[in-house]
Amino acid sequence: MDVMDAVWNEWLTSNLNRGCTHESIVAAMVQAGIDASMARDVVRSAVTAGHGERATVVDTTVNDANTYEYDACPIAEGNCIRAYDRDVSVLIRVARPQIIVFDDVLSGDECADLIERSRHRLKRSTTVNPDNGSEDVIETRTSEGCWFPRCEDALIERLDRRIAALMNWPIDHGEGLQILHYAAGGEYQPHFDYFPPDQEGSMVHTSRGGQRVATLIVYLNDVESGGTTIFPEARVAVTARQGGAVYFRYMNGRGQLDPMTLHGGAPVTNGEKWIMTKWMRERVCD
Ligand code: PD2
Ligand code: ZN
Repeated sequence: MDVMDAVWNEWLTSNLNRGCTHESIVAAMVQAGIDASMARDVVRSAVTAGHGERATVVDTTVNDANTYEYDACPIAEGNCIRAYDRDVSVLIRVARPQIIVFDDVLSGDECADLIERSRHRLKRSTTVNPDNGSEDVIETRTSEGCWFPRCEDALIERLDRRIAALMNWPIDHGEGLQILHYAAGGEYQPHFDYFPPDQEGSMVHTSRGGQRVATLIVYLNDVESGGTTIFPEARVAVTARQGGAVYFRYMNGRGQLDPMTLHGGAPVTNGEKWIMTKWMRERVCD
C-alpha cells in the first residue's frame, strides 16, 4: 500500500464504489504499467481495509446511468453469414458481453499464406503507454507482430472486404490487419482493446478515427495446447482453431464502453500460435 499515492488511492476507491470487478481494476492497473502481482495485492488490501464498502449500498442511480446498455449488434442474424466472397458459419453467440465465435472465416491456404508473408516482418509487440500514448514493450504481452496496411495488395484487400462484410462495419473504419505470433510460453494478459477514456495516452490514439468499437481475432493455426482467448468476466474461453475467429463488441450506439469485454490470450503451453486481428473504429481511420 505504501507505493500508492493519493491519486491512485482515490481512483481505486472510486472504482470499487462504482462496482467494478477486482479483475478489471487489476487489468487497468497493469495496463498503466503496475506489476500484476503488486496490483492484485493492492486491490486485495483495499478490499480488506473496507475501501469500496459503499458499493453495495449507495448510488444505484449513478450506477444505472453508467451501466453499459446492450443495443443491437451489427453482425447479421442466422447460422451462416455471406461475407463478401465466403460463407461463414456461426458457432456461438454470447449476449453479454457481445461475443460471437465463427468457423471458417479464412481458408487453410489463406492462413498459411499470411503466416509465410509475416515471418520476416515480425517485431516484438508493444502496448499503449496510458500516460503519453507511446508504444512500449511490456512483459504482459509476449508476442511478436506486424501490420498489413488496409488493402495493401490483392489478398489483403480481399480479406479486408470479407472482414468488413462479416463485422458489418465500413471497410474504411478498420485499422490495418495485425498478425501476431506467440511462441510456447507467450501470452497477452487481460486488457481492454478500447482506449480507456480516463487515460491521457488514449487521446493520441483516438484523435484520428475515434474509439475502437469491436475486434475480430482470426486464428491462423491450430494450437497444440493453451493459447485460448479468455474473457475472465464472462467466463468464456475460445479455442484457437485454424480459420476460426472470435468477434467481440465493446462500444454501443451511445458511446459507452463495455468492461465485460476484458480479455486476454492465455499462455501457449505447447506449440505456437498465430492470429490476425482487425480493430474497427467509430469513424474513418487512416
Ligand atoms: O491472442 C489472443 O488470443 C488475443 C487475446 C487478447 C489477442 C488480443 N487480445 C489482441 O490482439 O488484442
Ligand atoms: Zn485484445
